Amino acid sequence: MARHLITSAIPYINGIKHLGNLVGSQLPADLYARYQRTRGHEVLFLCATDEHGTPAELAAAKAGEPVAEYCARMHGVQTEIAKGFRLSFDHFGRSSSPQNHRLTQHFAGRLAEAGMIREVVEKQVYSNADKRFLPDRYIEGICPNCGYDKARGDQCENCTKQLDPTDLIEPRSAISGSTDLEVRETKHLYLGQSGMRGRLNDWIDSKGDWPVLTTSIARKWLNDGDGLQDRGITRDLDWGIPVKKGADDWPGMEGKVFYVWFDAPIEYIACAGEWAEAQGLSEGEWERWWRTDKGADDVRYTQFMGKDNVPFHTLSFPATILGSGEDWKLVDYIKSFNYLNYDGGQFSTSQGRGVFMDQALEILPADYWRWWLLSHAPESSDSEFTWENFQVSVNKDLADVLGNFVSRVTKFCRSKFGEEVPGGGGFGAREEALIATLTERVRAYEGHMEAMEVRKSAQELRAIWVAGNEYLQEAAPWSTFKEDPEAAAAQIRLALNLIRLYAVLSAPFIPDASEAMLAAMKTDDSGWPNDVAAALGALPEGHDFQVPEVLFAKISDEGREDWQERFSGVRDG
Ligand code: B3M
Ligand code: ZN
Repeated sequence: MARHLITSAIPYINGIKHLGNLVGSQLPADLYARYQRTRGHEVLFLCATDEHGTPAELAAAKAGEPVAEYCARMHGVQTEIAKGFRLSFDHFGRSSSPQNHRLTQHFAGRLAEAGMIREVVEKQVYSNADKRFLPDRYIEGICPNCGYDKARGDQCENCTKQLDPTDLIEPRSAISGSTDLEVRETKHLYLGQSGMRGRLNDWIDSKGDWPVLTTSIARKWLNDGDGLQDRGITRDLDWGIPVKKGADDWPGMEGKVFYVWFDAPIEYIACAGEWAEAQGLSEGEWERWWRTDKGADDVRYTQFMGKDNVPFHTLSFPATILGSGEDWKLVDYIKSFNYLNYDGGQFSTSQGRGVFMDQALEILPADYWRWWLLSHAPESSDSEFTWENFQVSVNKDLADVLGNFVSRVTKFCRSKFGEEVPGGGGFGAREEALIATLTERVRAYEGHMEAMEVRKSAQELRAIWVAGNEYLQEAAPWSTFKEDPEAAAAQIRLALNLIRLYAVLSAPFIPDASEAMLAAMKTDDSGWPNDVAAALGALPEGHDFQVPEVLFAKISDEGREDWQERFSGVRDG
């Protein structure tokens, strides 16, 4: 039995995520976690909300709530939606947890002791009206290059020129619109990651098996000069983790907090502590997942994330871990994803464009979305959601291929043999050929799932469903029954067992349908088909079953058009 630590990038607290966010990290991570559990391995699957930073503060202000209350409420909202999508986290934590406060301050203290942190005095824009320093992108003004009047302090959206806030003409606060701004001096901590280029390079070099998408981004940032510059890890904000050196105050850093990207990945570790606390377990229980000196050397750690998160996970977080000089587990494998586009454009949270997780569940159950998203995961390139494509996938793969198989087999059996597995004789050449095909395909499926090849896994699973349909079509028990009821009984016995096999194999993709199939087959034997022939004998003659409700409803053209229309604009609020 192996031990798998699996984390998904932690979603920002402000707002509900869209389907593009979901397929870029949480959903494929869930697929992998479910698969490893089904194979009998020990899994710790963690995710959390990313609660710090200016966007969280501003979203709370917009909602008219104190930021701590806003975060607590939104954590509840995201937790419910995650349950709705059947994301099987062992714990869904919060980066604002006491565990993360302690651990983030601990890492900063260790890095300081190791000489990896220096103090830098900077000039930054302060808004007297807002009583706060303004991050670059919260300063607006006229672009000196093109004259656009909503240019941001970091970049002009109109002409794409990179800017400094001091370049802007007539700068104003994007929060209040106030022009009462001044430049003040403020002190910040910088993480000396540039000194770690060699170690990080060697580490990435040792990961020859990583996806090209991950390593190409990592190498680009490592070698392109700017990527590994020393970075400020503190901010002048109220909301966040107070800057401390372990448990001690940090003279000169009073009133400042750590930068959200410093504490967010540390939450992967803290979350294990939150999990242990929630389970009533000792500290040692989470440390055996994270401390190589406390039992974590045999853990395989896999991270899932969108491509924009790769630099933080291949450079800054490893720099934090390596720089601490302590025995923390480093990631073994990073699975990253391209973007999912929406109907000819991009999904956009700020513009409310696309389908958001709560809306998706209002119109269809989780399995429909899980299947489409995973079978179209943006692995080798960006992919696109269109309603037509969604309709075709659901109707063909789920309703026609899988759902129809289950329905035909169970209904035919009920009408001819009753609601129990019929006897009949042994298997003939056609059945042996099917078993051989399935054996080959199940082994291929395992290989793709192990390798986290999400699309290939989905294709293989679909091919396994198709093989059953083809068998049924050729064997035609409804015809066989007229001349040879015994032979028809054997065919249906095999087909009923295929339903159980499909339930087991499909569970990581479509967990609800899988449960419904097992319930219809009145079995809780969800053992993996290491031996396909044996697995197809799991339900013996005389075993009861029942005809299930329709597993997947087809999407009609009118239904599709309604949704297309409803989701063509921007989301309110
Ligand atoms: N919250 C960005 C994102 O959701 C960020 C990920 C943090 S992972 C430590 O894409
Ligand atoms: Zn411009």
